[in-house]
Amino acid sequence: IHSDEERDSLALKCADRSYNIGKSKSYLDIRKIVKIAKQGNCDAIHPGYGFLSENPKFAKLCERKGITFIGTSSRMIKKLGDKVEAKKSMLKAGVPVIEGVREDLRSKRHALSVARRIGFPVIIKASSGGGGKGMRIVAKEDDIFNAYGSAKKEALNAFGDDAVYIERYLEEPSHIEFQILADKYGNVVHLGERDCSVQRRHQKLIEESPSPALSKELREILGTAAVNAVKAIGYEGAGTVEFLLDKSKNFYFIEMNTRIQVEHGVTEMVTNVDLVKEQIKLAEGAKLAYKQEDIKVEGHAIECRINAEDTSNDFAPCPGTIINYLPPGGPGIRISSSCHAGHTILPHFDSLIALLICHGKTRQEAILRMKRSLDEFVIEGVKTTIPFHRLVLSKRQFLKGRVTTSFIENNYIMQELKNLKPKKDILPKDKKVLIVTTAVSQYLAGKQQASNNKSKINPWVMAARQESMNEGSFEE
Ligand code: MV4
Repeated sequence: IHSDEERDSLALKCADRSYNIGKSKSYLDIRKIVKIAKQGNCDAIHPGYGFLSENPKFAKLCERKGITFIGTSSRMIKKLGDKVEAKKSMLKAGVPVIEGVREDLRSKRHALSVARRIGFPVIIKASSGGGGKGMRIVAKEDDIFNAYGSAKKEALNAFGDDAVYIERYLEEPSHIEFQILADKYGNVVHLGERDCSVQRRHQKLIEESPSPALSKELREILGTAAVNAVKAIGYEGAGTVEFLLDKSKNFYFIEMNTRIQVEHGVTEMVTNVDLVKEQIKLAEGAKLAYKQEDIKVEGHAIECRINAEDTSNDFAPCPGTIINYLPPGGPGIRISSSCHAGHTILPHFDSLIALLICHGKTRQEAILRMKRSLDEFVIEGVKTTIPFHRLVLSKRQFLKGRVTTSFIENNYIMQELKNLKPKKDILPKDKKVLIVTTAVSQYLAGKQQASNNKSKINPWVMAARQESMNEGSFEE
């Protein structure tokens, strides 16, 4: 499916079939999407990682209409979407959670009395939340009434639910999440962790696996906790168990994501497991193809999210047309992107241009490959987060693997970014218009070719698609 705004996208032209859903906001119109799926005779929907991937109403409607939602059940999405309920389930499963109340706050007085009991600083969070919205850190008693009021207001605005809860605030934790896969028969494995501590305003910018903050022993303990948590609630499909790790290496469950995440490719690079393929097989009712001892984390992978953003202006989105696009390559380099010269980054959507993942035998090799790739990556026409990544990868603290969630905000990086001189464009200014015109016309010609080929189904493509979903065919 595509929106009006995406009528020129590469994905649309490469697709075998496509359906227009109307304006971009229709991506939230679950009835419309399911109706189109029915029209198109779809038997399953993969919701991706945005918009509807964690919407229990969407999963429910798919279930009702006999379409397989490639993800966990609507009941489970709902259960884990309620952060207080999720915390209670984890406590029951013996997984450590952060000290606080196991219920929504009833009043500002209630907030104060709990805060006094657990001690300041505390944090107030939206019960339907996640991602930092409706979150308030409260350092002292005087601030708690205001924080309670504004957290509730923000939660209502963002989630249509003003319920909030409270817990002890951990200072400078690492954000570590475990990837898990679970089948319908109670088999569960974890695929190691991702360290997502490099964030800015709750937007992840760099993710890596394994986490430099974990020892082998601690990794084993957290991994087992994640698997037990998932088993205890009867979760099915791919999922992520998020933990915070404090300075004394105590760990606590914070929430569970029921979707495949943007950063899943980092895990794919170190485990060699195709997570989306496994999601499809699990949704189909297949038995998990792996036992825990089959999962081997090899080497080290780092991902940099390349966004169309102006890092010298508070990371403001910077939509526009890409006029030159030359991605890096070589051993251990993976890029997930649908960009090309002539492609326009639309203001209606997330500003992601490309996910650049580098793998190496060691963390050092992965970092060196990332630095080289960032230097080689040419994206002209829009401002990107590449200068930010180059700067982070030059910092001692990052190189030593001693990064926590406060790294970006506490650091002088933001100031340094403002002072950076912009890299000279390869394309001379007077040639740009010509080059864009050429790029766009070449691209359009390519698209024409693609749509001509669409009518005749290429037997090699069909065979490859079938093979990739059915390992059995190699053994026959
Ligand atoms: C916390 C926390 C410290 N203490 N909870 C952020 C989003 C949501 N997934 C949970 N988050 C956090 N919860 C307690 N009790 C720290 C974070 C957190 C964070 C906080 C401030 C600034 C950046 C952050 C990045 C990751 C996690």
